[in-house]
Amino acid sequence: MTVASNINRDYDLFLGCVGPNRFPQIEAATMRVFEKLDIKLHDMNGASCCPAPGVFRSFDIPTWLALAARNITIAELDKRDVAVMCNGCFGTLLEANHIMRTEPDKRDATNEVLAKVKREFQGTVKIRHIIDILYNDVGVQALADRVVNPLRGIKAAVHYGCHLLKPTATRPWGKNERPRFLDELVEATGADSVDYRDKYMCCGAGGGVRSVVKDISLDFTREKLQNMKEAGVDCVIDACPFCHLQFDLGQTEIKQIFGIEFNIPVIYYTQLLALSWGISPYDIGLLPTADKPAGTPPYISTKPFMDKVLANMK
Ligand code: 9S8
Ligand code: 9S8
Ligand code: COM
Repeated sequence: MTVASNINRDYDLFLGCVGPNRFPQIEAATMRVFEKLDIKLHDMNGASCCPAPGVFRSFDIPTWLALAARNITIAELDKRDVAVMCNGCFGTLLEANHIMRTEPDKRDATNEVLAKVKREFQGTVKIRHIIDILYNDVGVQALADRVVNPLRGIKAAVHYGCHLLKPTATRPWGKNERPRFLDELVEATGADSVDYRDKYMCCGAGGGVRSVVKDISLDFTREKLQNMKEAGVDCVIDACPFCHLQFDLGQTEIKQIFGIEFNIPVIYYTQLLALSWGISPYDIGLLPTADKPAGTPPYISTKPFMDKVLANMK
C-alpha cells in the first residue's frame, strides 16, 4: 500500500530534553524512518524544555503554559505542525495548545507574558506524536509493506506510557484507555506483541516521582518488568524517552536497590521499525554493546535481542 499523497510531509521536530541528552539513538532511528517515508523533520531553533508536564505544571500552571506556548510560537513562525518523540512533550504541548485555543482568558494572560519576548500565540499549528503520524497518517499497512526483515519470533512487551493516552479528551485515539494502536504498529514489523499484567500502568518515572522518590518510582518499574518477564518477552517497546530511561537505566538502579536483575533490552518504536526495514543496527544504536564506553546508553545490552533478530533472518 502506498502512503496517501495528501498527508503533511513537513514538521518542526520538537526534541525535548531526555532524547537528545540521554538517548540520541531515538532521534537517529526516527530521522531515518521519516526520511524513508519522505516526511521532513525540521530543526526547531530556540526550543526549550516543553516544559515537562508532571513537573512544571505541578508547581505553577501559568509558568508552564507560558513556556509551552513560547515553544509553540516557534513552529507557528515556521508555519509547520510540530512532531514530538516523547509522551511528556506530547502531553504538555498538546494540552497547552488546547488551553490556548479554547480558554480566551488564559490565552490573553499568556500572550501578555509572551509579548515581553516579542511573541504572540496564534493557534495555527497542530501537535502530533510521531506514533500518531505513523498510525493515523501513514498507516499500519504502508509501514508493513516496507518490511524486508520481518521480526518473526520476537516477543515484545509494549509500554504505552501515561501521557500518550491521557487525558483522552484531547488524544487522537479517542476514549479507549486500553487501545491497541501501538501493538498494531509493533505487529506491522512481524514481531508479536505479548500481553502482560498491568500493561497500561505507569513506568514509574513520570510526574516528578523519579526525581523526588527514586526508590518508589523504581518499585513501579520493577513490578512492570517482573510482569513482562513472566510473559517471557525479548524486549520492551516504548514511545517515550523518559519511559525509555526508566526501563533502561532503571534496570541498573533496580539491581543496586533491590538486588534484582532483569536484563530486558529496551527498544524505542522507531528503532524496531527501522530494523524491520533493513536499516543498519549500527545507525540506530542497536549495535552490540560489549566495546561501548561505560556509562553510555543503552545501559542494558541489546545483544540478546539482536542475536534473536539476526538468527531469525537466516
Ligand atoms: S522536555 Fe524537558 S524534560 Fe522532557 S523529554 Fe519529554 S518531557 Fe518535554
Ligand atoms: S514517563 Fe513517559 S509517559 Fe510517563 S507518566 Fe506514567 S509513564 Fe513513563
Ligand atoms: C513524563 C513526563 S514523560 S513527566 O515527568 O510526567 O513530566
